[in-house]
Amino acid sequence: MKKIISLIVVAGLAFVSGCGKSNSSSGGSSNVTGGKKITVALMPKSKGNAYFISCKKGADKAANELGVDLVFDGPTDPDPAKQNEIVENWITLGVDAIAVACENREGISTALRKAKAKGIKVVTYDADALPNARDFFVNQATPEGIGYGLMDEAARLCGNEGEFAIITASLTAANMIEWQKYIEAHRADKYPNMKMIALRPCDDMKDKAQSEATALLSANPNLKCIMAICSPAVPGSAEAIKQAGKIGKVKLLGLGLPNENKRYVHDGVTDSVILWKTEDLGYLAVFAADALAKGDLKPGDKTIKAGPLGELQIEGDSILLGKPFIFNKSNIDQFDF
Ligand code: RAM
Repeated sequence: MKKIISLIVVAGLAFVSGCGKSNSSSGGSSNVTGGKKITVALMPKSKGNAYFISCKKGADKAANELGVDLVFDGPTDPDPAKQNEIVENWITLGVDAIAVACENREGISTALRKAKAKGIKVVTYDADALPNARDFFVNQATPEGIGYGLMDEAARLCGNEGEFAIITASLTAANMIEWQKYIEAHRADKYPNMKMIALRPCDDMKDKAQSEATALLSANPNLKCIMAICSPAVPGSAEAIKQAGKIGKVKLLGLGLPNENKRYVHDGVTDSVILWKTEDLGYLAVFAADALAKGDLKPGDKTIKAGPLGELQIEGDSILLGKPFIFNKSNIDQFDF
């Protein structure tokens, strides 16, 4: 396993250290409910997104280790209506647990509540539903940590002043909404001379991100920085900056996969890439869903022992994976995902 070195922990992470207080879930009991093997159904926001392909790798690993039957399905491209349809299918199939990354926080909640009412355990991961529509949210990192980290890094790249724009996945996904809220709060509090001039959704698609970034670059001659907060938007924006001949003039940072961004980082187009371990996120989503189905994870638990991920904190109904990392020229080649 590759060693993580020189990783700068994103500032402002608000991890509560309540270790070992009580009610630890270990996921240690047998993997059968009523004589049948546990089936966990896992859904990404979209199957074509490399981010979720990487989550799936970790999910497969957890399913193998735990002896879980893993059903995997999702829209090819982001599509909230299709997500609802798939949940309805899983209710009919009678799976034991569902783990879903939600494209539309409100939109999917009715279907998830229906699943819960039928006795199916529900976790969300990556992007949450409404709290009453699921049992737990498997959170990649605190939204404060992600939002503050992005804003600190953007301000550093811009010398604390100037115009920046955000390219987001969608205006309906809970993770994007939450992160953006903390980016703005931190900007207003710490960097009043940084001005956000635009927020553009790219539907979590690289091509659309590229055309949005191209439009932003040509309409805003004073733009100093693009902050791309969904993974396809980072290489999409990099391509736009490169083609506009603005390498180095417009800084770029975002939440992206090391493998999709290495060449842009080495070419000096992309300055910083921030992310968590996506495989671990997929692993934890399946682990938590299975533990819930077996009764090993219960409301009120403060920690969960998630196999190789060790003991993780649970804050309320949110299971925290850990802290994000910043990848740049000095360390990005050490990562392969
Ligand atoms: C995208 C997805 C996902 C987000 C990452 C950073 O691929 O929108 O929800 O967490 O980017």
